[in-house]
Amino acid sequence: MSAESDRVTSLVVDTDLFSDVDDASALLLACTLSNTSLVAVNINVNSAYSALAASSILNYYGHSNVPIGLRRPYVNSSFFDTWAYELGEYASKVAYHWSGGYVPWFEMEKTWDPVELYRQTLSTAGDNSMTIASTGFLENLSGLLNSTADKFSELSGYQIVEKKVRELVVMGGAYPSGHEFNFFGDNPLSTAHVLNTWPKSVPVTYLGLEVGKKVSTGARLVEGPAHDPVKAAYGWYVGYNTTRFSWDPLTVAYASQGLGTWFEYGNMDGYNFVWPNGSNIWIEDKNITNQHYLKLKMDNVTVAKELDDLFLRGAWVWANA
Ligand SMILES: *[C@@H]1O[C@H](CO)[C@@H](O)[C@H](O)[C@H]1NC(C)=O
Ligand SMILES: *[C@@H]1O[C@H](CO)[C@@H](O)[C@H](O)[C@H]1NC(C)=O
Ligand SMILES: *[C@@H]1O[C@H](CO)[C@@H](O)[C@H](O)[C@H]1NC(C)=O
Ligand SMILES: *[C@@H]1O[C@H](CO)[C@@H](O)[C@H](O)[C@H]1NC(C)=O
Ligand SMILES: *[C@@H]1O[C@H](CO)[C@@H](O)[C@H](O)[C@H]1NC(C)=O
Ligand SMILES: *[C@@H]1O[C@H](CO)[C@@H](O)[C@H](O)[C@H]1NC(C)=O
Ligand SMILES: *[C@@H]1O[C@H](CO)[C@@H](O)[C@H](O)[C@H]1NC(C)=O
Ligand SMILES: CC(=O)N[C@H]1CO[C@H](CO)[C@@H](O)[C@@H]1O
Repeated sequence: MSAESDRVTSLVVDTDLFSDVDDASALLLACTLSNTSLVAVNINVNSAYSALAASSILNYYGHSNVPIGLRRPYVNSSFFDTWAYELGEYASKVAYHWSGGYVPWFEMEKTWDPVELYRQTLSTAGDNSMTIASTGFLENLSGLLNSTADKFSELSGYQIVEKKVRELVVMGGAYPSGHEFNFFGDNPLSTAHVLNTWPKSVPVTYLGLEVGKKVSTGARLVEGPAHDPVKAAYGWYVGYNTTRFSWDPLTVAYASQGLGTWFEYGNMDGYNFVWPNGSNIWIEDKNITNQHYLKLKMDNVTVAKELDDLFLRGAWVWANA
């Protein structure tokens, strides 16, 4: 895919790097896509291992100074697959075997409170400059919107978002309507709060359940460098040389590069509405034009091939560094 302009995307990734491995390849892309500056990573689950694994991945791909926020209060929990009884845990393993970077092994005091990290990052950013890619739960963003003046900024959460955020890109929901895990799986009221009250002047783009499920990737990481942490994560999660759906890396790719050749918008106007149970529905409204949901414009096999190419390209850059 090609960048739509020559500008550099300043990116914050808000991830639930824990129960699915596509968050790991999303971070690989956030670190390695061209014209992308990863500014901060927030973790929206409360496992210490999630922040440590993010630190390991960022450190490996040359981003050891990027600050990491971790949802509080955090605990030492690890993933256990009670859906299919076949997926493996990877976060603690990546955290331990590649430990280092911004949050060294169990130096949890180095993690930020996610709302403070948002406020610090946005207050020091240029106007209309920051893209946020949300690839998990929306609790931290709800906290950001509810926040009030502090040592970082005199602005409220809504004001700081209106002034500084260029676009919010959300993996979650299904389009035009449905019931998807990122929206209902944690606190659906926070999802509804963020998405039903998001400022109308700031663009929001959604990548739904149905898009990520069309694109299976990650198996080709077996061709990648021997000691790559994301290759290892896929190995532990789905098994060596096996694919996984691509919700989160597609979301980061769009956040960084725009529609490119892969995507088109599924709607002309209208907005996403989230019920208190986390189900969502697209509401037609000619007056609202800041919200879109994505569809694939290209055949899924080509998108999957090009996405795997981007994983491998990024991985090899750092193996050879
Ligand atoms: C964006 O990336 C392309 C391809 O790597 C490069 O040619 C171009 O100079 C980059 N633009 C900026 C502003 O860095
Ligand atoms: C979590 O694990 C670390 C490292 O093993 C340990 O130092 C810490 O005490 C544990 N915390 C809790 C609450 O069990
Ligand atoms: C923010 O405020 C809304 C509305 O009052 C509330 O529903 C939500 O739970 C709050 N978010 C957090 C993270 O406390
Ligand atoms: C492409 O879509 C088809 C039909 O949904 C699916 O069977 C196939 O696995 C997909 N291919 C990839 C590479 O994701
Ligand atoms: C991965 O699987 C494909 C077919 O599914 C096979 O052709 C290939 O040899 C495998 N690669 C490795 C490195 O195991
Ligand atoms: C969620 O609530 C809405 C509105 O009441 C309802 O239409 C929808 O079926 C509910 N979703 C689920 C999964 O129960
Ligand atoms: C759209 O905006 C026009 C002009 O402000 C207004 O008359 C109309 O009621 C609005 N329509 C909706 C669906 O809100
Ligand atoms: C629950 C949680 O850890 N979220 C963070 C994001 O939002 C709340 C509300 O501001 C904060 O208390 C948390 O730090």
